[in-house]
Amino acid sequence: MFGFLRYGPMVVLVLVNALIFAIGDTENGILTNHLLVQLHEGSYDEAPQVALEHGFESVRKLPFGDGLFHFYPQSSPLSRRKRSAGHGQSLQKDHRVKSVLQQAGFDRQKRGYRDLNQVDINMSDPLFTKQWYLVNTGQADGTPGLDLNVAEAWGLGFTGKGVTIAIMDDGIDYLHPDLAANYNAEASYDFSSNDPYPYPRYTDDWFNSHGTRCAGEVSAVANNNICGVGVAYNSKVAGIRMLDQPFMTDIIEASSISHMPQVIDIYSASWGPTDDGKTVDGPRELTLQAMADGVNKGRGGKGSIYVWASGDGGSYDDCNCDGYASSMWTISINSAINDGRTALYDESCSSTLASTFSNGRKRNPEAGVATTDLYGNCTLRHSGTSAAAPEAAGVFALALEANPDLTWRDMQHLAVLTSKRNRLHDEVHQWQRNGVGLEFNHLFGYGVLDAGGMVKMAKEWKTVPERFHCVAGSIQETHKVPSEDKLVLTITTDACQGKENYVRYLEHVQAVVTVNASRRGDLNLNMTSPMGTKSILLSRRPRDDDAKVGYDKWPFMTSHSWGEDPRGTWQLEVLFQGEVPQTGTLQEWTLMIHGTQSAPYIDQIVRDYQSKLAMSKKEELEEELDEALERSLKSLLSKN
Ligand SMILES: *[C@@H]1O[C@H](CO)[C@@H](O)[C@H](O)[C@H]1NC(C)=O
Ligand SMILES: *[C@@H]1O[C@H](CO)[C@@H](O)[C@H](O)[C@H]1NC(C)=O
Ligand SMILES: *[C@@H]1O[C@H](CO)[C@@H](O)[C@H](O)[C@H]1NC(C)=O
Ligand SMILES: *[C@@H]1O[C@H](CO)[C@@H](O)[C@H](O)[C@H]1NC(C)=O
Ligand SMILES: [Ca+2]
Ligand SMILES: [Ca+2]
Ligand SMILES: [Ca+2]
Repeated sequence: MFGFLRYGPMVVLVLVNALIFAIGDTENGILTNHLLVQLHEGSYDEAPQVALEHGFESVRKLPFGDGLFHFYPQSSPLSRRKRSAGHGQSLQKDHRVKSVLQQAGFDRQKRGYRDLNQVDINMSDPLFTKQWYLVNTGQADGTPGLDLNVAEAWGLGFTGKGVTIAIMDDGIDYLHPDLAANYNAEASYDFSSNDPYPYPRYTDDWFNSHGTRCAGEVSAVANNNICGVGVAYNSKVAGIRMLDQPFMTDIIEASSISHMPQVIDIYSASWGPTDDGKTVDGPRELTLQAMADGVNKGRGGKGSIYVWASGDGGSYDDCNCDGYASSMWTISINSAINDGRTALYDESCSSTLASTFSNGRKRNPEAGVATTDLYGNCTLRHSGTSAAAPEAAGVFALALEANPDLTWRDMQHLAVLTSKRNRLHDEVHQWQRNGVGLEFNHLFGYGVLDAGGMVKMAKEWKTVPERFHCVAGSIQETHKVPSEDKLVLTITTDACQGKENYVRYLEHVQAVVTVNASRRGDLNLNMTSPMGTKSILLSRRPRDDDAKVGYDKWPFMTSHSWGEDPRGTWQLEVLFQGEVPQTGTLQEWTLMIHGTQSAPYIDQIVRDYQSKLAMSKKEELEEELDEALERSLKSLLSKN
């Protein structure tokens, strides 16, 4: 018992560390000059002095455990590639010191600085060196290292084998020599003309090249001297042709989304309601049902993975007005350009989970997305968030090969935990940390997907605990939105504590809002969680001059409070932004919270270290982890 109490907190730290920083990669004993030091009771106040005496300029009390301190040098890189055992030894002998643990160095922060000679990939495909989104060596004036880190995943042996990705689009040139070998004909269908052959309809301007380009990003064959290489180049790609008819219907959408859910693992969609900055629309009844069925029953109950492009409406649109992108059941993907900036067509919203890469801003023709094109051709110019979603589908295919047991929620957790800020730069919205320290941005979500990080974590992953849904509170009375001032409402919630559906660790949060306005586009909604995370639920859309419909029970979703404790007071702020004073009335705000009762990640930590920890200690560990998750993911998840 004593042993556990003594080392318990330290074990938690190390375990959380190990989990977050890609398990198992201790890099041949590379040690950092960062020490975890536990002082004896009574010596806590002397920490700065102890540190200084042993050559450490900086010391920080850790918010978890008893008497735990972080000793580190003032101005040196986080990890030097040399040992500094000397400090540790002298500290160990100090009577005030109970124990010292030198922190092992993990390779995370080095991504942007990767030595490119270390990328040991030999592809014969002529476009491979132009595919900066796969391996960015600074092509087309890009930022070296700003890429999907697929090289690491491939190096570990994951190339998408056994995984099928469907491209729901305008068809696929399945005769293309760079796609044919990976084409899954059985899983393909043409819902635009109701036949099994989703071949693109010919037009002079190659209008229907979209699906073929997306397919190449995912599944183009590697090392065949043709075009480039797919993110998951040994995966299978299915074509679902469904965009090429005069009108979309609920039946076509629903049929596409629910096509062969036991064969197709991942569905990639690069379409949605018109990105004109004034549309508010989402899946209709059948499609909603199809999506719900997909996540509940697809892939043998583990859930279909739906990947969605967040939209090309630029700063005039808000992807929370797109019910496909903002659905909890889809993983919505935004795009960065090859130097880490936003693309001008990027829409921002609080439901975007992560980002990949696409073209934009730069005139350089090679700054686009290189992939397959119609009639056996290749292109350097695939573009838009359309190009971003299939890259994500490819990364998820790598993760599914690493661990076929991943559920649709596991995939979202993995994306949240392993996506990186890297050098992504949003001129408008700052990067922030949420209540458990996860770094996010209003446009990029949790950052750019990291295939290497994702497969490593996926391999060790244990399914997250059961999901619960709680109506945290509801205000259903009329409130005027003042013309000049803010309307501020609050809901205080216990998150259904004491009930079966208690939600203690958040995943998605939805604010279901009914509000009308003399000019809908001028409405701005922000919501702040009890842990202080502000989500912009709706930004101004200057082109939306609707004065009649407003929002009718519209579910504004945020993923920014992921991992947080939902108990406490939530605040909704409603404001008109714009030149002319407007009037409006809010009639409902219902707060829906979704997540788990027990700590996610705890089971895998216990499993991985069962030899060190008796199962009976799990509850204690869980208590420690509660604290650790809440307060210290922040310091542990040092994202670049
Ligand atoms: C790389 O590929 C080229 C052409 O296929 C081949 O000649 C060369 O030996 C390969 N190099 C390595 C290191 O595999
Ligand atoms: C596409 O490929 C065809 C057949 O190889 C070729 O004749 C044609 O010139 C190519 N078109 C473009 C635009 O590159
Ligand atoms: C909004 O709804 C309220 C209550 O139904 C109504 O009185 C008001 O006129 C509406 N305002 C607008 C701008 O439609
Ligand atoms: C919402 O947050 C944004 C960004 O911090 C801010 O500019 C805006 O004024 C806020 N709006 C409301 C309604 O509080
Ligand atoms: Ca057809
Ligand atoms: Ca190829
Ligand atoms: Ca949009």
